[in-house]
Amino acid sequence: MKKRKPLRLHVPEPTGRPGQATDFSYLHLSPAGQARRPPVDTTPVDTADIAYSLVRVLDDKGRAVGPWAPKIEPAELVRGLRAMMKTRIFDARMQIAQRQKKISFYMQCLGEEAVATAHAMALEPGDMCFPTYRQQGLLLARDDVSMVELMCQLMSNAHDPLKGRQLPVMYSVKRAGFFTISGNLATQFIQAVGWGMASAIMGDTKIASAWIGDGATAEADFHTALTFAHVYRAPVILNVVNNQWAISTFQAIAGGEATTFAARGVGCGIASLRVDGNDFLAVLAASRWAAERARGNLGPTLIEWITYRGGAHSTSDDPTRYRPADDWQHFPLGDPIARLKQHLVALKVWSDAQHDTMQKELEAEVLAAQKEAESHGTLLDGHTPPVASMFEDVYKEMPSHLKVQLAQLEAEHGH
Ligand SMILES: Cc1ncc(C[n+]2csc(CCOP(=O)(O)OP(=O)(O)O)c2C)c(N)n1
Ligand SMILES: [Mg+2]
Repeated sequence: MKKRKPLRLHVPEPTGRPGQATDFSYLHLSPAGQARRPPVDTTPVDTADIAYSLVRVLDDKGRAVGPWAPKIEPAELVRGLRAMMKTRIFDARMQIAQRQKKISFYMQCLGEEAVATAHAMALEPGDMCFPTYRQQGLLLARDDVSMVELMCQLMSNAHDPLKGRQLPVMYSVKRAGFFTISGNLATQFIQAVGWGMASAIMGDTKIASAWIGDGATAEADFHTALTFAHVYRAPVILNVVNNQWAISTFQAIAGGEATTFAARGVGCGIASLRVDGNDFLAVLAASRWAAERARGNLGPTLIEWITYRGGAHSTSDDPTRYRPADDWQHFPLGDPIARLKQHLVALKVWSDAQHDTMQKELEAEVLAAQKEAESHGTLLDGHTPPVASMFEDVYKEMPSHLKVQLAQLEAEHGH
């Protein structure tokens, strides 16, 4: 019998490990302005080339170039810059608060601020986002969501609107179109598609926006959601945030090596774009394009946002153990805040001095919010909701077995 070579599997490896320089050539970048902008009523298959290329607007000199450059007033862009800066400052302070044991856990979106803040500007009141824990920018971009309220949730204190029942960061702000964050990854996708379908069944005009990370696309829920979204042309935007890492697992392990995450959408009959997620203008333009499609009954859009997780996965993670510590500095798509600032300076509507002033104002605003939130208690001083409150709000009428347990708790702890 013919002797055959033994079979073997391919196990993708990151292109950089601690002590090495990462080879980012795997990213397949396109120059700014090069990717086509198809009409919003395009067929899904006609987006195939864009799912393998990269929609970019801001070039290296900070100029807005090409067919995707959005129409937007400079004042609106300054608002976007402010939202990104506010998000970064908020994150930095809450990271410190966790190290000071005032909160138990935190997750930053350092380096990914454009993805959520620019998207927020493309949605309308009543639309519903189904975010993961890294889209706090959706909330911080809004003037009607108080930082104090978010911080009270993080501190699980007496003013925590969720009464300490959710992990810090897992916000729920219905009035701001921010669906309760679920720690069970990828559930966001099926929930959002279902919500969008319900909106259409009711004859409403609101759309849904779903969020998932590169790693979580390996979950079955991701694929199920794509099938339903395609079949019923659900009014939904399907955001895949490819920040290169899923904790210590490189995005290639989730299937980003020989293809793109955007290409998954095309394969499922969904119009798909691969977009520079660190380019505020590109995020805004692609989000508007997808929102217009959803609102016009033209079907779902999948968008892969290429970005980089600049910080640790969470306060429980140490990325220097699995990737080069200076990776972010070498990431070819740069820093979204620096890039939008460069654009505004090039437009002559912004300056270093204005930037510094805004930075200081925002730092003061975040600090003041923190002081106020801390006045309602932190993890350190135990101003948490009473333990007995865990029995409330579950059932309309408390069932007898819970009444027994509540009585037992009160007898044992004197509450
Ligand atoms: C279904 C499920 N599996 C595993 C986890 C544990 N977990 C939490 S975050 C995470 C990594 C997710 O990475 P990615 O989807 O790329 O999102 P990112 O954190 O990079 O934004 C994992 C495995 C979880 N929360 N839910
Ligand atoms: Mg990731």
